[in-house]
Amino acid sequence: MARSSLPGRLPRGPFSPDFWRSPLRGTWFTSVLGVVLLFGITVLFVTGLVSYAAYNPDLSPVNDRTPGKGILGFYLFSWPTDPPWLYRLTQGVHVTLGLGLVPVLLAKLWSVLPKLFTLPPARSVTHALERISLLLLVGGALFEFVTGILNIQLDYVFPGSFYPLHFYGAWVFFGAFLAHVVLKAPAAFRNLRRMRRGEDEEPDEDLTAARPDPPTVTRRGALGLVGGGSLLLLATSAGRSFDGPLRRTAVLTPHGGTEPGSGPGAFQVNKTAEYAGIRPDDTTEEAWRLTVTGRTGTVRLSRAELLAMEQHDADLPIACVEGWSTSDQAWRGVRLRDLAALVGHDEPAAVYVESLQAHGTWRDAALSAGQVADERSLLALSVNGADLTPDHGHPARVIVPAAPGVLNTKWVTRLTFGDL
Ligand SMILES: Nc1nc2c(c(=O)[nH]1)N[C@H]1C(S)=C(S)[C@@H](COP(=O)(O)O)O[C@H]1N2
Ligand SMILES: [Mo]
Repeated sequence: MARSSLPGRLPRGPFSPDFWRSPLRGTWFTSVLGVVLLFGITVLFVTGLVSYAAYNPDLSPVNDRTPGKGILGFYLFSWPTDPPWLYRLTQGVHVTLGLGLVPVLLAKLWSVLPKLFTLPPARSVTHALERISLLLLVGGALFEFVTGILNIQLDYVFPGSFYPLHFYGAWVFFGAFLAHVVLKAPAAFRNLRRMRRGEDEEPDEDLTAARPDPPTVTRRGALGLVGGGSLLLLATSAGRSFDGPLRRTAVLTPHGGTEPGSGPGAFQVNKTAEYAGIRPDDTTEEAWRLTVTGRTGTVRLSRAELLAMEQHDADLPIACVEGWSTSDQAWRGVRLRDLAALVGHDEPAAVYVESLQAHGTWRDAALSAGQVADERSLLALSVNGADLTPDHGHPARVIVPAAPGVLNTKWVTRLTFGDL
């Protein structure tokens, strides 16, 4: 009756409750997905903060140019060098879990879609505040997932700016996430307990379709589909953190799939020498010199002179921010702390490392005194029993235990020890 008497004032399209017909929607479906995300996103947030700390962002602006991070950097700590596989683990979990949660996130957003269109837009001040926080929550979630995935799939679409974007986005998202959890988690857990006791789900007229279509799949079936999608994504990306047959299962993401050839240099390459603009003429025995500067002055060393210094071995992985990593490689070269001692730093000192690369992020990096002091931290000249290949950083590259790949500078040409 109201329909014919008030034609112009009836909500139409998605604003009409009749528009939403899926019988899957309801508090049970939303609660299950919500609880999975509660745990998953918490792990993403923690491993993300840890990943940020791993760049030595406080050490020097070359590592992190995030403007005014101020109090958001409150928790930063000095990144350890033990265990050497630490970043392999934390960043592998961060990226792989993030990919695996994509179907869950999409299903969760789909499940609450009708709420976006409820009328009136705000029933009370609390309701208005809740909806604004949802804007930050959904926007934040999409922003973090999209920037993260773009960064691993199309490496370096945000040259230099990925860190501030993803970092600030994370805090906005997590703030809204926390508010949402405080508001909604009790009801979600209550709902799950009701389910387990075989009771009906809590009603929610904004979620449950008023006039549902006949089901084509059960709610359990739909959850199975989402979970299956997640498992498929996990199974096709987790292999990037392992060698051998497992790596070949990582077909969906860069640096997985086929093994990188054979021979001593046959492990993943991030940027090739050609991509980084390294001219072969600049890396010859005659042309290349390492310039080491410190308290007592500057020393210039040829590769032959470096090889004449005491050589040390360290079995260490490369672990990239993009989530892939290698198993331990057998590096050999000069200890960073021996090079520090050459220029008067017998006490551990931080170092600013520069490469032959003229442009682009990660052409330079700063390492902490703790990293320099570790006896496994090398300026490596060879790997797996052979000279470094051009793509792995010939004539010399840094390798530091537990550090993110970006701090393992390739094609090194200058080391400056001292306070940064
Ligand atoms: N000069 C320079 N060094 C660099 C980079 C770079 O772009 N330029 N990339 C870093 C990154 S992001 C990673 S993951 C490692 C990869 O080392 P690999 O190619 O030997 O595996 O090198 C690091 N060293
Ligand atoms: Mo990397």
